[in-house]
Amino acid sequence: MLSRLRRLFSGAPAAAPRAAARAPAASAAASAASSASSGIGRRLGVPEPEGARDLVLYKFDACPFCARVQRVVAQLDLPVPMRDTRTDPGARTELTRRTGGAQVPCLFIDGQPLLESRDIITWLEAYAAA
Ligand SMILES: N[C@@H](CCC(=O)N[C@@H](CS)C(=O)NCC(=O)O)C(=O)O
Repeated sequence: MLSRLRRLFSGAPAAAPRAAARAPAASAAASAASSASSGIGRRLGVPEPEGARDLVLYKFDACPFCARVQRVVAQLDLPVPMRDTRTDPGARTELTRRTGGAQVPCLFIDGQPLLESRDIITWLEAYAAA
């Protein structure tokens, strides 16, 4: 216990993480490169938010999560075609066939489904900024 406390207050172990944390920000080029290949797509299991992607948002109007995503789409002025799963039975059938459920919002990115409004918004914001 005492030796753990001594190690904790010696200052030596803390120095290395601080230096490591500073390193990525040291170069503007490295920072630009990392934002270009953000890795968001890999993390979310969909294509990266780069280039021109084929986007389709499945939603219905009474869904608050869909409304949140639709607000962001409008704010970012992105051309995202939408399909309403309440008014278009074909859309609901298609969504269920492709995702195994009827959860909305669902953004298809080059045919890959992305569920969860927060993830969709994160992806769209990165896409708009790319
Ligand atoms: N955590 C999800 C919640 C989405 C959600 O609950 N959507 C509802 C409509 S508001 C839904 O699709 N329910 C039908 C279903 O899950 O089959 C998100 O943030 O997108």
